[in-house]
Amino acid sequence: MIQKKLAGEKAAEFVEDGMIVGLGSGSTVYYTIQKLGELVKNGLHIKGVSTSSRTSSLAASLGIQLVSLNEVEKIDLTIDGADEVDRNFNGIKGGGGALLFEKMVAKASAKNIWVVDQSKRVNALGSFPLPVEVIPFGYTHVNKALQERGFKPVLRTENGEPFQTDSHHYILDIHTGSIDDPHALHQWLKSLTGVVETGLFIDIADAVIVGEKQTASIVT
Ligand code: ABF
Repeated sequence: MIQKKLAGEKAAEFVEDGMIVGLGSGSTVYYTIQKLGELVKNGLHIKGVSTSSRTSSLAASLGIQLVSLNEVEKIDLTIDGADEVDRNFNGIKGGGGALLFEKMVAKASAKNIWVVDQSKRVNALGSFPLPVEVIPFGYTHVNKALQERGFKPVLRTENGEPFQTDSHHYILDIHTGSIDDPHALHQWLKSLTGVVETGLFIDIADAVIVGEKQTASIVT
């Protein structure tokens, strides 16, 4: 846990007064948001754009002013977590189910920083099950196409019911094994009617902050 805290808090150093800041979701960026709450109490002026209802509740409880993505032209900096990050800073995200809002916020951002512990760094993406966000209507047909491709899709559940994203979509977690060409896989997945978004975040992160035992290092 200390690695997450060190990485999360380090990222807050890149937030400047007056910024519009994308606030990611997950247990590492939790520490970034906590730190920003402290800084706001000490006079930092920022506006936050949240990526999930959970992050919105946390940020609001800390006194961070929130604006919606629709209200801003551009986000200065987004800080978020990730489930896997490879050497090219491509990543898998969505383990927490917020991938759609996370990707929309990230794509509207001038700069993206990911905060991770060392366990997230991989040589190749694909050990972590890849989240694929789908609309509930006809999802069993998308599931079938994924099965036929050998991806062993699993409908994500919560308390015995299908997990629903903040957009009331479902998530199929697929088992791809090592992904040689993330871009091609992402394109194929997006070609399936009913797929809303994938957890492949390609050419998005500008820097990654990795929490270690005593410190956090910035990899650019
Ligand atoms: C979020 O951070 C999600 O996309 C991802 O599942 C989650 C994982 O990070 P953590 O380990 O910090 O919870 O962005």
